Amino acid sequence: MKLKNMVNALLLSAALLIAVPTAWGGEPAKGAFLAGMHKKNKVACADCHGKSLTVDDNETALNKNCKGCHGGFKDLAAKNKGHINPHASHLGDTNCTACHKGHVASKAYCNYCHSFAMKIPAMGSEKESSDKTWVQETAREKKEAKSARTESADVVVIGAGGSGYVASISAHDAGAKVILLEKMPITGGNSMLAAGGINAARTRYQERLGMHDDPAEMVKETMKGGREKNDPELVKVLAYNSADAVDFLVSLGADMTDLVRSGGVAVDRTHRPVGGAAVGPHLIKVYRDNAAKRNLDVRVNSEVVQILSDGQGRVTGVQVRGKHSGLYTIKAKAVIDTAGGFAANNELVGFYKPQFKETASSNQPGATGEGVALAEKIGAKVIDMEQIQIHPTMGGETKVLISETVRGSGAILVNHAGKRFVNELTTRDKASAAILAQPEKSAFLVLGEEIRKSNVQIDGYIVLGLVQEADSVAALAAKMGVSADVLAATVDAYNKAFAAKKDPEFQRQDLPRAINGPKYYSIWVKPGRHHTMGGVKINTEAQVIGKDGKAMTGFYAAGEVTGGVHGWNRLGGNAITDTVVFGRIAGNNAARFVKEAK
Ligand code: MEZ
Repeated sequence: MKLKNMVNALLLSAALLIAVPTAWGGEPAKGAFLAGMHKKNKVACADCHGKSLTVDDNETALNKNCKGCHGGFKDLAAKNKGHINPHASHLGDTNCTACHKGHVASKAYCNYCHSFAMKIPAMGSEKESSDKTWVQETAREKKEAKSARTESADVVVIGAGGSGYVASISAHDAGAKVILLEKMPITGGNSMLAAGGINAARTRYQERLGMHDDPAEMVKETMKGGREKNDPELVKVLAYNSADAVDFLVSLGADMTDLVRSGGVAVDRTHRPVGGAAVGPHLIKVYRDNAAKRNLDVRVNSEVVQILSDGQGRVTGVQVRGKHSGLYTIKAKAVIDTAGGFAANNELVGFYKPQFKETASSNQPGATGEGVALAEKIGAKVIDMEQIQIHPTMGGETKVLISETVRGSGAILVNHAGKRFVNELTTRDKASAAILAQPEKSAFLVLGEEIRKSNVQIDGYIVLGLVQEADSVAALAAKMGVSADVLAATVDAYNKAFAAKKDPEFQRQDLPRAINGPKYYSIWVKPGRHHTMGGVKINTEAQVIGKDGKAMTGFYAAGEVTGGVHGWNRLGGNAITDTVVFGRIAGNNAARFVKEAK
């Protein structure tokens, strides 16, 4: 088949096709550039766009036709021989058009966070691929303008990360007609990158292992971790609904059977998939599957530019800018803001915390804070915006988060003198401060074979080239550039603490595994921006609170766009709990509100 030959040629070809201006398909501007072998093989407009030649914001026909010709992600992943396999990444099965373009140079979406020198047909230059942020690329004059059309829904949800999906699924299941909007070309938000797990107290998984946890302890530790600046009522809701949140995820098809400990917590409370796999990609796949099963109206490339209100604190809908469809209005009885935080927005971070400007961020490129601004514009109260979390361990000079679960699995933190200097499972603010107090403002994670085997994510860091590996502690020390004798003494002292179940130096409580061979590993780490604790103020019903202190009508919010749940320092594992617990409350309450309003 002609198209099949074209596919093979396209897959084999690493050559970039230079644009040759030509009148292609009767539309000179677009036809001037046609990606890869499409032009050579004389692919007609309708082969990609479908007969109608219209492109909707989800780019549905395009992606269906891409996959029809080239195969799905699974087929493409199977053909990949490189050690980085973009079709089998943590982003999951997304639109082909997130990376591959028909009429402009392609660009690997991965390179918003990584710097992979991936050659894809008709790719832009490497410089182009790694230098710009999403905000720069999408910055357009944001003039207010008139909508070209109006639609309606019961509930509109802004942002298709974890909270957005949970709120949408919950509202849908409670009987509401929901539209879920996402400004980025793929769904998932920061939840997609969540490496750790979900904190939950007194779950059936803990009980199965004979562990007795208590939501009251979760409240205490979350408050202590947040420096007692959290809203205690929100924290109670978080903790007392956490076990139910895990059951909800399992009911959707998630696996939350593995347990690990997070910083600032005295028990193994962080639930994650078996083998220590990252929680985020797993959950987003589960959410996407559940949304598809319900035929939920999920729209990517759909940026909310205004939340509409009657000026008296009642929301009436949103105005959206669709990538292809332009400005339109969705009238809705309820709006749920789940647009996430702003740790990827250099300007905003610099405004609230100048000392953090230009530091690396672990966030996805869309975490730029518009959800807070949109809410504030219609009268929402905003709190704690200057509370920006610095995660202790990002991989060297990269944007790759080295999960806290690596320390939770037993890794120790060692400075450039080869010594431990902090309780590895203290809260993030303290661990980050301890690293930044080192002259080099960086440190190493050091671990052994058993720890590596317990946490499959470490294999991912090996693939990314972030891990140094050696057959002995002395050889590892040489690679790290630290004294072999000092590192050997450090590892020896830690192993003795593990054996005695007592850490006299730093009072680490968990001590799950010793550091033993045959292989030893180290990862160079630096602190980086990870989570923004501030945002829109909500009450325990997930209603947005206005500047007058009253709940706004029909307006709900959940997840990182809100402030108050985590106080001034979030505990690892509590973000996913936040998205599920408050996402469910927001979705259910919005649906109930719509029913009552009808
Ligand atoms: O909740 C988090 O942010 C988390 C557990 C991150 C991580 O280090 O894996």
